[in-house]
Amino acid sequence: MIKTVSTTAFDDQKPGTSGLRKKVRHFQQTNYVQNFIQSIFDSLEGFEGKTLVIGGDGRYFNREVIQTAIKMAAVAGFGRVLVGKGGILSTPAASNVIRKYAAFGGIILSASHNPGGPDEDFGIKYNIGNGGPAPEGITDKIHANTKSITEYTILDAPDLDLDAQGTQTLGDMTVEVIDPVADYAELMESLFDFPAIRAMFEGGFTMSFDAMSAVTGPYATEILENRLGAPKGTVVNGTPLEDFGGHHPDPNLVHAKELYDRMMADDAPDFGAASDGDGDRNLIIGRGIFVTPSDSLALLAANAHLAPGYAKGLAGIARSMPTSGAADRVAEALCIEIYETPTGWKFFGNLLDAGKATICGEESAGTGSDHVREKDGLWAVLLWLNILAVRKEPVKDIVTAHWAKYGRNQYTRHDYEAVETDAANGLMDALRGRLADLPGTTVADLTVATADDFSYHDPVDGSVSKNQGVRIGFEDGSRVVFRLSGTGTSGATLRVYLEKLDTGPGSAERETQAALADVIAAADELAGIKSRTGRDAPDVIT
Ligand code: G16
Repeated sequence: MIKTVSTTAFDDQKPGTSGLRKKVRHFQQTNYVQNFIQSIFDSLEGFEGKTLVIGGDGRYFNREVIQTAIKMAAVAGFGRVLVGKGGILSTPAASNVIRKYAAFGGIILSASHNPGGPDEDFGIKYNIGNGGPAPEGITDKIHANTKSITEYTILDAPDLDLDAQGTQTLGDMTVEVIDPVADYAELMESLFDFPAIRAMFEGGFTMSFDAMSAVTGPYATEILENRLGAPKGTVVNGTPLEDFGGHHPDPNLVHAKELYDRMMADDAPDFGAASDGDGDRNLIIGRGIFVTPSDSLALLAANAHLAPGYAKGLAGIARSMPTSGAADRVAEALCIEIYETPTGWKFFGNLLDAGKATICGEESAGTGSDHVREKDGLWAVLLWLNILAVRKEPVKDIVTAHWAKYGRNQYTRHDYEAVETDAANGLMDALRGRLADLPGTTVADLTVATADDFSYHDPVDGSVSKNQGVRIGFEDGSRVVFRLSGTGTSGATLRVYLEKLDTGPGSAERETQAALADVIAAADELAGIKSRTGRDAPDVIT
């Protein structure tokens, strides 16, 4: 039976950098989830009888929302839903399923690297038929719908069995519960030289992959241990938990500290890696060396041709604006185009669809390619493994040789979390108000050369995205970028991205925070971080 339910609009359902993210309890308000899902469906056209993919990272509240989404999709007119067994699909796996089965789109339930549990975070986002996050044209429509919604429709039916693989019927719609891992593992096998990686493990190569009790556990176990022959125990924290074991499933040096410490020890494995809540981020650490996401992008781009899936070379490289310029010099050496986009994977979709870029990356631990339309944590790990299997050198040697050839971009991001929203907006507004006057002025011994608020002109569809971050370039080539995160759920998160090209002798040994000390000082003086936020130091340094 179809139920039509009257509802009242919520005024806080604007999708952020990657869909709608809020506290679980916020999502649990009556009709909050239903309003948003109805607003998604009302923003789409031409999906009657078509396929919708639904899956999530398994966090607390995942199963309930999946049941709701399926029952609403049945009334909206979809012909088929593909859902991962247990409601599980990593974000890149969902992107792959959408593409492989030519689905109309997909609903992905995740708050990514944010913690999970009844008092933590949840998220809903819509991906389009290319497998990528909906572009701003669609998220704007969704937002407009959330403001005017008065009713939603849902099938009044018992819950489906999400744990039994196979086909069930709901109204006029079929629901197929699929193996969440198989299609993804097959895709990875088509891109990388599995026999070479397997031979490397057989030769004694050691690795630790921290799945952070999140979605990549089953994917990593199947691919690394079952298909590539890595010893059992290579994958740690491999069982997905609804609350990620009470941790932040964020693969950075703060939240994956155990892995980091292990990789810095004398008896460290050859290679360490981790992924986040929904499997799209990656952390790469060699024995004795952390590889920044910006460097990892540059290194992967420079070496991608060593993997069969990229043997014919790259069409171009794309990076988000705050990501370091390390990849730019690789693009220059390869004589291919480099694209600079705003933060948010959705901005890469057009470039990938148009064949302009093959590899993309972001400083926020995201790397990926045209194999799907999301960033892909395990993909990055496997490309690294493929490169290591071919080059047969330690990660540290590969990275330092790269720096010797291209120079080293000293790079760090300072995050000030849960800052009072007005204070954060005030800081950004004050910076924006001074942009025209800044060039030529000297702050903390650095002279400002350029100052602007980044606007992106999409070279494929001509759309323009404004106010994407304040960037200040100094005369010595160093740079600071200020922007507010679009993924936080409490107050505002100020992100300060700091960068300097370090080509001098000893650059490989220079400690990053020390190398960037003058840029850090200039950033504080420019924005008045301490005085405006009341914070003495960043909460997270990546
Ligand atoms: C999301 C987006 C990324 C973005 C990151 C950080 O990642 O998909 O494109 O770089 O958030 O965004 P912000 O700086 O606005 O917080 P994820 O892994 O959270 O989905």
